[in-house]
Amino acid sequence: MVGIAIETQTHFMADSYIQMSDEFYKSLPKEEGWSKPIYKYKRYWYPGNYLPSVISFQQQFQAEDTDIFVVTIPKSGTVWLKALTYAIVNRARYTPSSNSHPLLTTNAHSLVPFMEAQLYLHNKNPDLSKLESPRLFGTHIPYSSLPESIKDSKCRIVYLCRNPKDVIVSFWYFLQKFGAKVEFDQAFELFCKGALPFGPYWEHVLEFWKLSLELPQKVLFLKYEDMKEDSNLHLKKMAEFLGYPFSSQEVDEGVVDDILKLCSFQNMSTLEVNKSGRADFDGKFANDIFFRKGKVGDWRDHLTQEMVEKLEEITKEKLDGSGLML
Ligand code: PAP
Repeated sequence: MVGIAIETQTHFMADSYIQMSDEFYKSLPKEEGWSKPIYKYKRYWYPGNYLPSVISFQQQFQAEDTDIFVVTIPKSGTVWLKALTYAIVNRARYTPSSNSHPLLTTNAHSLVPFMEAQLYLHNKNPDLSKLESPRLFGTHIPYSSLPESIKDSKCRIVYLCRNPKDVIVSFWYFLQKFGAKVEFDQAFELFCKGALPFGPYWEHVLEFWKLSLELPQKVLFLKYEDMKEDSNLHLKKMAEFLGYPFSSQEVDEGVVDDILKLCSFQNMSTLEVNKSGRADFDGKFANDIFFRKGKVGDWRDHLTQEMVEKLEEITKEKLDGSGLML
C-alpha cells in the first residue's frame, strides 16, 4: 500500500523531516530524463526530493483567511509574479520607488517562499505562526493537491499561466544550468506526455482556470502574455483582487508604474542579488537561473514546425470546451 513509513532505508534522515521508504517510491510511476527522476503521485509528477515536502505541506499547513498564494507551473513567470505581489501588498511599508526596497537586495523567491521547495523542504512542520499578515507563499502544487485548509479558508490564489511553447523552452534552458544532459527533443516529448515536474501542464492550468470561473474571489487567473502586453491593467487587477486596490491618488503619483519598473525583467535581472546571489532553496539555486530572456515568443527560435503543430494540437484537444485559449 502506498503510504509514508519510517523505515531503515530512507531518503531523508533528518529527525525533523518526514521520511519516505524506498517502497513508497517504488510504488509510484517514475520518469527519468530531467535533472532528477520525477514520480507520479495522485495524477501529477513531482521531483522525488520534493514529495516528502508536498505531503507534509498537505498534512500540516493551516491556511489563514488573509494568506495569499502565488501559484504557477514552473517557468511561467513565478519570480515576476512573486515580486509584483510582494510589491503590491507591502507598498505602504516599502515605497516602490525607494532605493532601499527589499526587492532590490533580496530575490523574490526568498520574500515569497515556496512551500515545497523551501518552507517544508527541511522541516515537516515549520512554524509559520510568526509571519506577518498577510502571509505570502508560493507553490507549484496543483489545486487538487493543496491542503484542505486552503480550499476551506478565504485565502486568495493568484495563478499565472504561460504559453506552453515558451514554458518548455524556458524549462529546457533552466535544466541546462543544472548540467542536465537532456536534449531539447527529449524534453519536448516528456512535456507532451505531461511528464514534467508538477505537470501535466494542461491539467494544472485547467484546474485553476475552472476554479477562477467558479470562485473568482478565490482565484485570479492571469496570463504571462497579457501581463506583458498590458502590465498596467493587470497590475491594477491584481491589486484589486488581493484587497489592496490602488487609489486614484496613487495612480496619479505613478505608484503603478513604479511597481512595474521595480519588478521589470530589465531591473530585476541586472540587480547584483540576482546576478550573483543564491536563493535559499537547497544551496544550489543561483538567483541568475531565474532570469534568461523574459520574452514572449522565444519558442519561435527553438521549436520546429512539427513540434509547434504537435503542441498546438494537444493544447487544443486538452482545452476543448473550457473557454481557455493559450
Ligand atoms: P520558477 O517557476 O522555476 O520559479 P520562473 O520564475 O517561472 O521560474 O521562470 C523564469 C522565467 O521567467 C524565465 O523565462 P525565460 O526562460 O523565457 O526567459 C525568466 O526570464 C522570466 N522572468 C524572470 N523575471 C521576469 C520578469 N521580471 N518579467 C518577465 N519575465 C521574467
